[in-house]
Amino acid sequence: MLRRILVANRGEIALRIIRACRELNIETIAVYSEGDRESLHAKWADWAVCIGPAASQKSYLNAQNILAAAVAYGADAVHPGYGYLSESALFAEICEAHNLVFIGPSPQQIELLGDKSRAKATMKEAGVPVVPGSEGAISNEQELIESAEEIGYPVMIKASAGGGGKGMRLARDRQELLKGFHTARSEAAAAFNNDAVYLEKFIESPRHIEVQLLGDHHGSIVHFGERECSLQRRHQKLIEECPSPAVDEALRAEMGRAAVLGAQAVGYRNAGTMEFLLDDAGKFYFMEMNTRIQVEHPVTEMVYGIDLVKEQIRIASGNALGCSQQDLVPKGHAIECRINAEAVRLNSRPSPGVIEELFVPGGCGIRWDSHVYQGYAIPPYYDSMFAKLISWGADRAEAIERMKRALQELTVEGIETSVPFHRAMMEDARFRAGHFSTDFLEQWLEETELSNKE
Ligand code: MV4
Repeated sequence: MLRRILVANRGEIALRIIRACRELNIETIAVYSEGDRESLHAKWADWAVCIGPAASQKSYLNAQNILAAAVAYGADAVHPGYGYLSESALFAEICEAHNLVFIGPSPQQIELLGDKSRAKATMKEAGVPVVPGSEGAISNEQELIESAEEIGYPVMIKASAGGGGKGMRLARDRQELLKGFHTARSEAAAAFNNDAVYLEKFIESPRHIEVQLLGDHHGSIVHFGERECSLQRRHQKLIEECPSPAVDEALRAEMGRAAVLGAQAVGYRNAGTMEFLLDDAGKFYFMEMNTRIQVEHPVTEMVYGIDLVKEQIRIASGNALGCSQQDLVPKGHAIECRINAEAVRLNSRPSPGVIEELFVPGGCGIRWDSHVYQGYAIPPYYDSMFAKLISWGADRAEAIERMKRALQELTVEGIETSVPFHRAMMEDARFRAGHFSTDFLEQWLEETELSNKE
């Protein structure tokens, strides 16, 4: 088993990893920026090392400083969390070159799955359903027009190196196609230093459904059902749940089988997530595979009764998976509300500052994952999420009622937060009925006129 892990991240996920290590009797080294001295992740690790100024580029993305800390403090592994260096094949490779176990898949797997059009081709080859589209990247206008006509309008133009909606354009006709091709390419070139784009059939009002996977170093891969992630604004998720209200047992088995098949095709190891679009006819299509632990992993943990971060560490230690697919039976329903330091009603305006008063909810079926405490100052330099509130219930209705109750108990004073938004959503008839797609949230914010008021 690994003995000492450097946690190459900040905030709630760094603390989440430290907690898992404690339970496994593994020592932890936290890294923090000058903007994060007072964060619980820096206080609760066995050691804490300052790795640079507040700016992420100079600290949490500074691979040299992080590796120097790992070597100096005698780490035998690095857990990258999510974001930052978690999907950097180069960072994973440098860790390995320093005899540090990178807690994640191999650099080759990260690289392959990071190229979205290559990943798609690989999954298609493996028999995973993919959105109809161009075979690989589009190199010129003639190829572009021919491909779009073959697929049929409307089409999506996507950046090969993209993901998360960056460099993406919708085209309803040839004119939009040509315009979108050039803007998508220059956007992709600027953002990823790679201007390759590909085409896909546009799926109207899909749901975003993702399947949680774990693979060990011995060739076993299992899935932990799906998460419903359709409630997003500008590709920022706000609420996630497990299971999806749109997925029944038969579809879950089918999507799970497809996800495992795809992961097997690349010899996948450690935790991963396969993202799908689900259309209103119940057909699903592979979109991309994330090679990291995700923000929303707790809802899967609550429903499947596992600790995914501990499993990541056990897998990286070389242990075989302790479970087979038939042991994994979902129980009940879990919902996660992201608690952000932002005014959702005011176009998600950031609201960093001191938490003057904090009361954290508890009671049956409630979980709180956060690195903050009363008196803590949320720094302005990072993502606005500072806590995750998770509820579990015997069914979806109970999970919603528990979340409502917990949101009533929760008090955060001194900053603006997403709490009022979550309280309103728990009362919304369409949310409660489970009838929504990726279009829902932005429409809802407009219709309820929350966007411009307050
Ligand atoms: C799509 C799509 C419709 N059709 N692809 C957005 C993020 C990126 N990973 C892929 N995305 C989409 N791809 C086709 N062919 C609609 C979206 C999309 C979306 C997907 C998931 C969650 C929220 C979304 C919001 C807008 C668009």
